Amino acid sequence: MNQDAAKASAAEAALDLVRDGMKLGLGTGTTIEFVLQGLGRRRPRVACIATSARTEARARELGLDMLDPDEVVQLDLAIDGADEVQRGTLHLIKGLGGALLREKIVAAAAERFVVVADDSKIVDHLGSHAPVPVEVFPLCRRATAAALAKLGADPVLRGGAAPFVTDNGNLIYDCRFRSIADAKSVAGALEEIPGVLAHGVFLGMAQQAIIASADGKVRVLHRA
Ligand code: A5P
Repeated sequence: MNQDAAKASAAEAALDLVRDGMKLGLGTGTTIEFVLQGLGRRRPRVACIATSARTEARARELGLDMLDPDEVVQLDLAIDGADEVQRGTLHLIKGLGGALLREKIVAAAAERFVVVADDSKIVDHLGSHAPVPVEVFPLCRRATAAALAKLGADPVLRGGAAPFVTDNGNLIYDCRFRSIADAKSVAGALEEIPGVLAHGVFLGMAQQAIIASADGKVRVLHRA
């Protein structure tokens, strides 16, 4: 069983949580693609909001019922992938797909936020493999990058000479903190930088992580 099959298994398990009548938040990424395909196949009577233009387009292509995000105050369930999932706390790093700002808004609006991933994403400390994506306001981006560097973040502009632009018209610095001992203080320090619009550290937001491994086993981790 390869990594894609593991992602598909995690997605199928998450789809079992979907009920008719739900308002559903849809994440972004390759694992969520399997969730979208499953919704297209199973056809529950749900209304969805998307965390990215890519997910929105794909969901519409599959015939899912999409809501205007501005009309939605609360969601019953949000399902999203992650770049790292910390064992025990279920703190996350998200945003390697560039959709972190909307992903965080959608996760916060959901009564239940469930992560789907293959087991390569499980870490003991955030920052073990993934950088922390930080979405910044394009104006004065160098000043914001300098403030990030002061935190020891080693910020790298995503896309370099041809910068990646988010769905919201902003830029992303991928910040290598190496292993993060205290995720709360890193998140707090990032939030104090004025040019930072969102960062990929999701603290205590996920209630459950559905993790599938290459041998086909699916585990449901609950926040400790
Ligand atoms: C998108 O911005 C990210 O937060 C994704 O959720 C994350 O990168 C996981 O993506 P994959 O499912 O493709 O690994």
